[in-house]
Amino acid sequence: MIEIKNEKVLDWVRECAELTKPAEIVWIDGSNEQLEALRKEACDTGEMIRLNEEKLPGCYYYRTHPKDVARDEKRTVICTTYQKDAGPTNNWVQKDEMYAKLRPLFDGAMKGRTMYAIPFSMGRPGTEFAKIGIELTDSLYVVLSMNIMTHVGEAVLKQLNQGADFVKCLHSKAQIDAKNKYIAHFPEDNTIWSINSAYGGNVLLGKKCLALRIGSWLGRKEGWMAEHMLILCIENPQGEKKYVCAAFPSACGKTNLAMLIPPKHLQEAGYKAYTIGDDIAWLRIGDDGRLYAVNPENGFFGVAPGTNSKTNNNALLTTRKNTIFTNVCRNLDDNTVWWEGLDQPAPVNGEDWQGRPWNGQTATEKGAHPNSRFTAPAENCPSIAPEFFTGEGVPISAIIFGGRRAGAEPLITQSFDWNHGVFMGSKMSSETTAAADGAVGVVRYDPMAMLPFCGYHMGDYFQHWIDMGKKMSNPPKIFNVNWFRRDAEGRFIWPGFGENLRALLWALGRCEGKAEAVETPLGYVPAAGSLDLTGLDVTDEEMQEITTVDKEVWRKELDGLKEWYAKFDHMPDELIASLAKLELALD
Ligand code: GTP
Ligand code: SPV
Ligand code: MN
Repeated sequence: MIEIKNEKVLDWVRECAELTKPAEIVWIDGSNEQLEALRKEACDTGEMIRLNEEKLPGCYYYRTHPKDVARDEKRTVICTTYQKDAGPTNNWVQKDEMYAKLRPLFDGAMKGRTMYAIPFSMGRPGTEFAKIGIELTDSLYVVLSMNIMTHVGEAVLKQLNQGADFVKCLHSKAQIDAKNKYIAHFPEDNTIWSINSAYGGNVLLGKKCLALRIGSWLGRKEGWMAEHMLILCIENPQGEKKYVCAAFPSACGKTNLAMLIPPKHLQEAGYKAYTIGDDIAWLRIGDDGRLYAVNPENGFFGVAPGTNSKTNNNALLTTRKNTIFTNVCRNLDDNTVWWEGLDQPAPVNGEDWQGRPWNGQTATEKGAHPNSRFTAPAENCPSIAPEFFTGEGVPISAIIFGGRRAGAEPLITQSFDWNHGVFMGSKMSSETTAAADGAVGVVRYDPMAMLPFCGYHMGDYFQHWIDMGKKMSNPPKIFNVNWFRRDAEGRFIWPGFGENLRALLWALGRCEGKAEAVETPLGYVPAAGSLDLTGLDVTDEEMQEITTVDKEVWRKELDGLKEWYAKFDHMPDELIASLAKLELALD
């Protein structure tokens, strides 16, 4: 391995080791030899289980503490000098106070353990978009997952030796003590401290912590954007490629849309879809005045339940090798994995996500946790785009916001312009899911799907969106979608999944001035007959219901929206104006 000579790196690692007192320090260079030895060690200690080598080569099983199974938003904090910089939507603790509170928890936290030092890059090393981080951790799961989720290897070590700057990420699982769990971000210091969790979203610090919370802070400072967005490429029958980004809250369909398989008749017509990213996009303005996106990650941390050969075959195939499964159900007969919604029979001789005997025929409780997940290399994905491997940005034609709402929000709406699109994003709301601790199914505002991930004052964040729009001569068009409208029986009205391409094609048609639309108070919705409904099992009445704006319903939504806006001590004038315009249009 290349020896690290960067003094700043060495000083910081020494400082963290003096605090956490590990028995030894091991640097991770991403070599398969080193990783194989660590995988073996993780199995020897029981931290992981090796799965069926023939059916799931290179795959492992990992379980977290039953109370440590999702992101913990109450324990996630933004620590700045002044509260005004964290804003009204973040948990805030004054940064010096937070260091003082965390230091005793980290003191000796790695005693008798190994501290692994993982230099990693978000974005392909050396590309315009890339940022380096170093995660120090006492968890082998973190080491092995970071090797899947980020770019680890010699290129990063070389850059550090050339003096590259880095984000300082310190993690200790400590005692997995829920009362002392913190995921603390110090954006003024480029620093993240996470303690007492071992669940991915709280501990794979390159992902939400660096690429979004620290990333969004840096993006504002440096004039780019870090967003909770998938990136998808759609190729038309003429071979033209168009790129879209979509921001949906956690467990609201990003991985599924990113890996969509076009409906049969559109495949036959020559449409193709390719995956570039499934969770995070970093966006920069190009010299041509367009917005360019990269996926800073190198793998997928996807939701297992509901993934099957019909909903998301690409995701399923992605997980067939070199994948780590967390908190799913295990089939003891053949040492494979299972989850609710998988189109394979449930095990009769299984173990549930907590390791208890589980028989799919008699069980009354779920075998897999609703937020059970897989960490899988992006290169495994059958639909991965060649553009993913270059790390260069792709030009974005459309930005799509969307939430999980049983009512109110139509299937698809186009904003009147960029600023109105920012308003659309600011008013996004969605039912909570199992991706975060707490109640499920509660509607809350989740602007741009960034409520849990924006590292600064959300009013400033909206302003940054407005300012970015001003700098682009050819900005993407902005849309809002909702795949989750339900009928009186509670069934989803829209078939979703691959069929969502129909809505995306309408959006791309709008970008080219082709598809027909009707103006409503919320924006433009598809005119009757403008959405391709070939072969769909949805009635005209149902289509009517999900593509119209119910003014009665929206007058009530408006009350909530005003309260939401009142939370902010400052909001861009453009958004206040859009809200006033909506109120007028609903009268
Ligand atoms: P995070 O990884 O938490 O950011 O989630 P995500 O946004 O990538 O969500 P994902 O694609 O994993 O989907 C979450 C859940 O929503 C799964 O159970 C899916 O089966 C379900 N889902 C995804 N797309 C659709 C859709 O179009 N319609 C319906 N009804 N369900 C969907
Ligand atoms: C999400 O919750 O949006 C995820 C999973 O993508 S986590 O990494 O836990 O944030
Ligand atoms: Mn996510």
